[in-house]
Amino acid sequence: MENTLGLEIIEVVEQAAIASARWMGKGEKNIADQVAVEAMRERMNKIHMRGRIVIGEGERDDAPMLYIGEEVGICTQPNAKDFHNLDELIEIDIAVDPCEGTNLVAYGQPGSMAVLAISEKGGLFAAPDFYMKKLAAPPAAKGKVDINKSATENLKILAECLEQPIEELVVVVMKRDRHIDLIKEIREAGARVSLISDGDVGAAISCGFAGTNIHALMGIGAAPEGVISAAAMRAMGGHFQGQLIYDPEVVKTGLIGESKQANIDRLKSMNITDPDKVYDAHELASGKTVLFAGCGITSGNLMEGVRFFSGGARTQSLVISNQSNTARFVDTIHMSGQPKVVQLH
Ligand code: VTB
Repeated sequence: MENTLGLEIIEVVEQAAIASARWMGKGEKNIADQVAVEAMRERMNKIHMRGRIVIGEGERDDAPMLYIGEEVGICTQPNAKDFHNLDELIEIDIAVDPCEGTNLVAYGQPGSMAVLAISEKGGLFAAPDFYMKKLAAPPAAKGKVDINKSATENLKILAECLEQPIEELVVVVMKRDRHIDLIKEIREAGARVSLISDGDVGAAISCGFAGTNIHALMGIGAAPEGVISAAAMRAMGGHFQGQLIYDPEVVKTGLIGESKQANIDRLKSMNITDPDKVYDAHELASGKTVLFAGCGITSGNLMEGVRFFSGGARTQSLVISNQSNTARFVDTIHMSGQPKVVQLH
């Protein structure tokens, strides 16, 4: 699977990032997202696969493209069956976020990316559009830190695992009212807090790499993106745990249903009978093969953003694979149009 798809999924995220980057700083977050969705889908539909979106832009009714359940890949093309044996196409489940951090793109802020994760059919947790409490940490702390422990305890464990004083550790937290107590606790424990306005996928993955100066991600973000972060951490052996948040009292954004009981019922209808279950990376991305791909839209801790120049664009992407145990940074020059040829008369 990796051999056939590794390069292609890089192109998928690259195309989404380039499209979105053209809207960087324009204050139009919906357009920055929409063009990324279109570009991602267009490139995806050229891949020789029978793909299924398990995490996407939402339910079919409110998302015209890359909606949950949408079939993607070459099999969707008109006349596909005239050229391909559709039964032989590999079946793949895909989680996408074509523009992770739409506000970051709209306001020209660092840290936005086009991201996706793939696995064989059934290999990714189809998370509901709820919130998720998350804990991400470097591979050295995998299975040692625990989302059920306090931030203070986890920082002590993290310091031991990384053989660093707590004072050197940096924890990324999204700047939200729901995190006021968490931020206070991290600071009191002696660690340093890096507040971000959006984009916790990049922050989670940054924990997996030494030298990013990010040692943990704590707090509550969106659940679907939690699965994409988990896939990346699963593939590179980092720590990731997530717990669904279904109580509107905890996250007062109005984005999850107003009634706690109705939310629990909705989870039940999705076969989630224990709403408080803590999922680890292997449960959120359980497939035998798990690949993650991301491409910087605006520059961040992990990757450069898209840089346009006369005649093209340059991108930086990252592919992580649990098959080859690699995290590959890919620097690409995209040449648009024909090179200028000097006419000899
Ligand atoms: C966003 C986004 C994050 O979570 O903030 C979202 O920037 C949900 O939180 O990257 P709010 O509703 O409080 O904004 C993420 O999408 C991903 O988890």
